[in-house]
Amino acid sequence: MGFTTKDFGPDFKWGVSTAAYQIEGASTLDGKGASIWDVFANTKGKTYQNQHANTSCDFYHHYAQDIALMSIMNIPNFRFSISWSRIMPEGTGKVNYKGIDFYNKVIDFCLQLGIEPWITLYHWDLPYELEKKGGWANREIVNWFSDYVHACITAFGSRVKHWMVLNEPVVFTGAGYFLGIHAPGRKGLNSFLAATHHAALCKAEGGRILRSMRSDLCIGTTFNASYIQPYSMSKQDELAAKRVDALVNKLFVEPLVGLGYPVKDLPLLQRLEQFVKSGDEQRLAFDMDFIGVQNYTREIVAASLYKPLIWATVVKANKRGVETTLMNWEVYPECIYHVLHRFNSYKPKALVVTENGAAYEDVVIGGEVADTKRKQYLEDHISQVARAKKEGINVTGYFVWSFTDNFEWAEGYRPRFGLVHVNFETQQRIVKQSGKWYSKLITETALVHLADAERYA
Ligand code: GCO
Repeated sequence: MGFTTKDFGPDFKWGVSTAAYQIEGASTLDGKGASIWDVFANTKGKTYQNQHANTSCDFYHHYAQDIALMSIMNIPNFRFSISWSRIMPEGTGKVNYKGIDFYNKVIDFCLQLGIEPWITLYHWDLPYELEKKGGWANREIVNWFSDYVHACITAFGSRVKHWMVLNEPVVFTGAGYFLGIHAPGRKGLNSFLAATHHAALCKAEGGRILRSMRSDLCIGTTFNASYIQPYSMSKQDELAAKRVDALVNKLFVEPLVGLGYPVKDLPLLQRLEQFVKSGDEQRLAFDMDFIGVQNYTREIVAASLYKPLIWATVVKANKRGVETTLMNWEVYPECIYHVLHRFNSYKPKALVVTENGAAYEDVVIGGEVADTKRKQYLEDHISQVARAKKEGINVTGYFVWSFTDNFEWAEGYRPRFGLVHVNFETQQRIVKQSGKWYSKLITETALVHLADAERYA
């Protein structure tokens, strides 16, 4: 192991991550309104084998069992998201108190067992009623989102201290509003650019609302972060890599830290101007308490004449003969070290790895899941986080994606990311070998620091 449990210090936040639509199920229960993912996944031809998350791991009914399991595994931090349409079935206006009750139960049970809840406000499941009014492409969303943030902080703010505003905005705007492969399934540059600008505004506005409502919060937001390298040393490939890097890594973080959109690296972003109103540049900025970095792999990029707009293409891992996970993502542990350095260049107050993990096709044999590859993946990536930390990067937490197997969006249930195996028919949970390993690692860390503290007391 390239690290020891001491490398992370006593205050390091070890945790696991999940998202509402991927785990909760109970898609129409207790007054919940439909979200864009409910509609998309229940439309024929949109997901792998037409799978949907109407029931998924049924966290809605199994939350106590799952949080108790987390506690047995000594996992001290739990990141989950709130389903906007469970709290506000129409997206704005009337609050559904049964929805609030559900999250109250989750939060209270976490606190009772000594687990710190970390809330993501938006993990891709927009209320469908809002999509009917234009969704993220309608600037009104800044007001809709503000109402929703108010409702959440009012209900949960006295007990939840860690908040994340948006999860991976470039993925939900890119896949959902440009490529049409995620909900709501819209295509086209204009809807993407409009959604981008409005999401960027909401991200900062959400932070401002949280801070204005309470002064005792730790506020962040999360970004997908990829280590991007050119396919060859040619000028064309280098420029292509730069453009993709601007789109994947810079588009949302740079306006947040006050640098504006990365138009110089990706000229097509000039077209964002049509959606920008006076005063927006200031409104896009907010000084988060932490930046959430989510990394799984690296991307190799080549110039391409077949992809107008960006003139670049990603050279897929299976074309490069490298080791991959089930997502066809290259296993390249150093990538997390590089993205931490990269995001550190924006001088955030702190960085937290809010997601990292690997999907494999796990099998249960004799009641056990011997997922040695996942264990190795986690160990190698955590080792690279330790390397960055030793070099002075202020990374203060690490969360595995994911606690249990769940619904992997358009890919359905085939890719399993969990530390805990789920049988989606019986809802039985089995802690995988990787889960036992992670549990042991973080338990040891806690014990080592406890022993140190006692020695110096
Ligand atoms: C994302 C989301 C998660 C995914 C995970 C694996 O990063 O896409 O935050 O919901 O399930 O990343 O793809």
